[in-house]
Amino acid sequence: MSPNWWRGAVIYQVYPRSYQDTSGDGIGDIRGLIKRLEYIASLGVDAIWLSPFFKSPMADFGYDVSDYCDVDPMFGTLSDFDELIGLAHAKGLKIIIDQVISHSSDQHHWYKESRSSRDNAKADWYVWADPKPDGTAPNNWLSIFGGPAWEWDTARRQYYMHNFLASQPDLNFHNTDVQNAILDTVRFWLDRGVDGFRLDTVNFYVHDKQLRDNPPLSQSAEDGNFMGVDAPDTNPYGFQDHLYDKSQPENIVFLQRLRALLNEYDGRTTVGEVGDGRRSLKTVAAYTNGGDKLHMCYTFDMLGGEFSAEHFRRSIANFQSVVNDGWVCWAFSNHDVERHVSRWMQEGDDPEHLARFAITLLSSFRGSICLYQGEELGLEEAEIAFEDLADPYGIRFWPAYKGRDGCRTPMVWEKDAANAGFSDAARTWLPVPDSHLRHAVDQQDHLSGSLLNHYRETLAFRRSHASLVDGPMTFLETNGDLLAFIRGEGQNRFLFVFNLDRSPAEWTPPSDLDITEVVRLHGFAPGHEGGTIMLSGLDAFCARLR
Ligand code: TEU
Repeated sequence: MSPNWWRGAVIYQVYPRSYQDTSGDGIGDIRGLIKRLEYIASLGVDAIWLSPFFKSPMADFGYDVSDYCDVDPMFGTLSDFDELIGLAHAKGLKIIIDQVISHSSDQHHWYKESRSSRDNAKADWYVWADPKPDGTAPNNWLSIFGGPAWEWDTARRQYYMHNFLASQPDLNFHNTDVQNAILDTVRFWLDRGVDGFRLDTVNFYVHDKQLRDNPPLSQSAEDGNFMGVDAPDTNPYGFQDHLYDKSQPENIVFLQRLRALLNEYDGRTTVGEVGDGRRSLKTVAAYTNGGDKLHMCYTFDMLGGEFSAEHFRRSIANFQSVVNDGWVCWAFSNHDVERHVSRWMQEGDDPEHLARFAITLLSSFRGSICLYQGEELGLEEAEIAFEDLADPYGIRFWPAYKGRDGCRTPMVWEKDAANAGFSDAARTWLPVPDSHLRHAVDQQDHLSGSLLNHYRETLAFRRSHASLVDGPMTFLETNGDLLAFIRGEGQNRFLFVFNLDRSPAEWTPPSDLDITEVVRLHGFAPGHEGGTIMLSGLDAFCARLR
């Protein structure tokens, strides 16, 4: 296996709470994931990105870790995890785990010690600061989840910083002891055989040491709404300047230390989550160029933004212009955003066709790609009643923002089984939406032409052509809402043309392109006559070039 297996890999994200329950508590677990490994392997993906399964009070559903080196009993045991690694590897699947190290839970013993006094051994492990003379917070920084980024602690009589929930205190990466302790936990999982790490909020690790106020939104270097969600007015992302320019150099040094650790092992990888919109270009370049920091960055560009040829072209072309030897990972959906079929659907669209179009598009891109559980079934965002909400982010901002539960509902395995085969429990942690039942795996698995089988075929096609995995991508001039590009070089080139408009369109490729064979993509029937390609709305064309 090449040590560069991650370049162009297809990564399938599993949100373990919602994948498969075997213990009967209505929450998914590791043994459930083991049960479904065969299914994941059948998709033809290279790796699983497993969202957090560590010990946690679950205030942010595992993105608040209270022990970095253990499995939460809700999900199983360390030996279940070891078994998972062994069985996944036997099926040729890599395991990438989520490392949520920018902050811990306030239940972590590091934090309990840190807050116990101003002079204990871990006093400086979190970001503590005195109030202003009038008793208010040290500066104007805001939390992504709403309100100030500072919380008063009555024991230390100081404020501590949190970029997310108040129960997710921010670790102080300026402190080398903190960096060392984190690297020890990374080594713990490397030794257990994990193939890589998805680094949560990797651009949030280091804060501005001088605690300078952020500029007002209007003067912020580049403005906000960077997560691709309709951020409520009360939560202006523009106030996150402290995370970027003022702190990058120190973060680079930490990422180099992390890479040096990974380099002690064979074939391991990192994918850092960079959620800062227009600034992400600069950040991804800084974090991945040079081969001595992150292997790849995961960006939010396609988790929001418009559904247009121009948006996809610009996102990719911009990265290609600054990310020279670095690498990007694209995704249309994940556990934080509205499912893409719902996000992009317009009146009159057939959602299944839209999903088919989307995966055909995504799998033709240069970069690694992340799929989110359930998208291969065509799941739409679920409607969750306020009473059933679990996400603290949604509860806080409802109804302006409905939170992330709508994309986190359980997988649907069998249409007619209790809880669609997800769990035997009387009540599951989030409801299984009735509207998802017809998409269940058992309805599509053996049905030729189903969306699920289209995913399998599309991923197999990508996998079998090196030029689609990590070959170059060259954009061609088009008209209208058409996206046209060449993948590969020399004799192994493919031409792709996508019509993102709902109306038909025609396009004539440059005359020096010599089409030798049109590749039939299931579910699409573009015409090709006299050198002109004729596409219906949401149509895709693919051909081999000489
Ligand atoms: O997300 C980072 C992040 O910025 C998100 O909080 C995003 O703003 C939000 O989900 C709206 O899309 C990561 C994890 O993916 C997320 O699940 C965690 O809640 C967050 O970090 C805190 O750890």
